[in-house]
Formats: sequence, C-alpha cells, structure tokens
Amino acid sequence: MVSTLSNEDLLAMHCEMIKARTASDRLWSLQRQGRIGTIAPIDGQEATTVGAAQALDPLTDWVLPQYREPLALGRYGPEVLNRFVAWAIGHPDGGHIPEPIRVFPPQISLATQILHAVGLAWAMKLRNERGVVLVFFGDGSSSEGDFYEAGNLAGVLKVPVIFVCANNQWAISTPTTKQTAAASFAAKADAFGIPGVTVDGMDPVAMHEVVQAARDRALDGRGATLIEAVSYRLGAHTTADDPTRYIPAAELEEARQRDPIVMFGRQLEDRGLWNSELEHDAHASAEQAIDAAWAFATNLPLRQSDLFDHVFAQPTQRQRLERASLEAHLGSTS
Ligand SMILES: Cc1ncc(C[n+]2csc(CCOP(=O)(O)OP(=O)(O)O)c2C)c(N)n1
Ligand SMILES: [Mg+2]
Repeated sequence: MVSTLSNEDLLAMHCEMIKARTASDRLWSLQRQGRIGTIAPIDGQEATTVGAAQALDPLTDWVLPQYREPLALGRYGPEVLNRFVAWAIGHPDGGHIPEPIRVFPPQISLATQILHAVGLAWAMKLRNERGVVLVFFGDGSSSEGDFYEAGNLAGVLKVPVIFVCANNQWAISTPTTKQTAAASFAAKADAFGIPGVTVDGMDPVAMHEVVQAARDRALDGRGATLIEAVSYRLGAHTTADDPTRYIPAAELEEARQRDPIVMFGRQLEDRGLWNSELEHDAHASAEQAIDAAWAFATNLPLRQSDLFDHVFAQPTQRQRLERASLEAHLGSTS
C-alpha cells in the first residue's frame, strides 16, 4: 500500500466505508418494514466511492452520484446521508438542506447525470472557477447515448470532469459480457480523446490515487479522464431484486473473499492502525450517524409542493392542474 494519504485519512476512509455498509443494511431493513421506498445497497462499492471522494475538495469540487454512492459521501458532511434518507422516505429534494453541499441528489434516470456533470464543468470553466466535477455511473449506464454525448463533448471542450464508471459487473441481471464487446469500459475513452484508466475499485487507496491524478490533470486545464473502477456488486440490485436467480453462487462467494471492508481492515491491522476496539467504535458511530439521519428525515414536514417546486421556473399548465388535483385529494383525505 503506497500512498500519500496520512494515517488519519486512511482511518477516516475505513470508518466511512463501515458507515456506508451499516447504512446500507439499516435501510434494507427499513424497506422491509415498509418504512422507506426502494433502495439500492452499496455493498462491494464502498471503496470506489470513498476512495474517489477522498481525492476531492468538498469546498470546490462537485460530485454527481448515481443511486448507490450517497451512502458513502460523508466526506461532504453528514447532510449527504440525512438528505439521502429523507429522499428514501419520500422527500423529493431530500428536505431542503440550506447548506451549500456540492453533492447532487441521487440519480435514477440512468446516465443523465453524466450530461449534467459536463454542463456543470463547462460552466466552471467559462466562469474560471477552480474545482472539478466527478460523476459516478454504472457499467449499465455506459450503454446509454447520454454517456457518449457527454464524453464526446467533454473531450472537445477539455472541461474539468472526472468520469467514474463503477463497474460492479452487473446492470440488474445483465452481466458486463452482455453490456459491451469493448475490451474494457475504460477503453471507451479513446473515442472521446481522453485518457482511460482501469483501477481496482475495491481498493480505496488505489481509487484515491487515480482520482487524484485525474483531478490534478483537470485543474491543470488538460481536461477529462475516464476511470473504470472494477468491483463486484455483493448485494442485490435493489430491495426489489432477487440476485440468487441469476448470480452464480460460486462467483459471488469468490467476490466476497475480496470484500473491500474486510480487505482494507486487514491492511490497516497489519500496519498497526486498526484493532477490534476501533472496529467497535466505528460501528457505534455508524449507527449514531444513521440514527441522526433517520431523526432528521422523519422530523421533516411533508410538503406536497416539493413535487412541483423547482421543476421549471414557471409551472406548466399540466403541473398547475396536477398540483391542484393533489391538494384537493390531500384535503379530502386529511
Ligand atoms: C434511462 C433508464 N433506463 C433504464 C432504467 C432501469 N434501470 C434501473 S437500474 C438499471 C441497471 C443499471 O446498471 P448500472 O448502470 O451498471 O448500475 P448498478 O445498478 O449496477 O449500480 C436499469 C437498467 C433506468 N433507471 N433509467
Ligand atoms: Mg452495474
């Protein structure tokens, strides 16, 4: 493990990975109890997200997640988890957190966030704002036209964007062998005229290193990088999925042997940085963070206007009718 990270950074990364996994488990149970909607576990991809975020500066750099990453972006503050849990219980914008957090809401509509990221990076370039934009998307999302349009434009405009393709081997039940005939997802960078890098997405230190290099390059005015972070989806696609129907048990078992949290914990232990006491404390503070997020989310007043505000500067006729209809319905049921 060669790295420029301090021991403190390494420990913070491990604690964040533990928090993400714990949150994933807790949200799974809450969904099973009918207390939140569908959610996507992060299991297996903690290192991809945490390692990448560690290379960013929350004061200048933006993150655009897909739908798994918000569980592991604590580097941007506890508000990210609070907002995610609020979103999971039905607040469309995650509860109006007034603090300026440079993390976009989760994105379900595959690959659209990649276009938003390039637009944002272009705006930053035009305004001479220092910083970069990092966007996460899955191997499945890379089959969308939006990915190719965004990548092409980023290459031409030389904008400060970092594309992180989280290759967890699956897009619901579609394996990567059926997703692309390319040699790798990183190879697609050639078509955009930008560098493409493949990295072990189950190693947070390796992740940090490649994102840091991509960030330096972007800040230098040399444009975008495509990073393929190779991991394995250890859990179900979402709470609505049964992966035992399509993932070979032996393959999953092999991947579990490379569980990023177990592997990183061992590395830290070997360096004398981790022990069972710290492990216990990390789990306790993870539980506290989730309790706090749950308290935040469940104490928010439900505002039906959330569904309609901020969609367009001026509501359309259809939105006005839908809003009136919802208000009438809520009025008649309350
Ligand atoms: C535009 C669009 N098409 C289809 C879907 C349905 N869908 C939801 S998740 C998913 C698979 C995405 O796979 P990947 O990008 O690899 O992300 P992962 O779930 O593996 O993290 C699909 C097809 C969607 N949400 N949006
Ligand atoms: Mg995938």
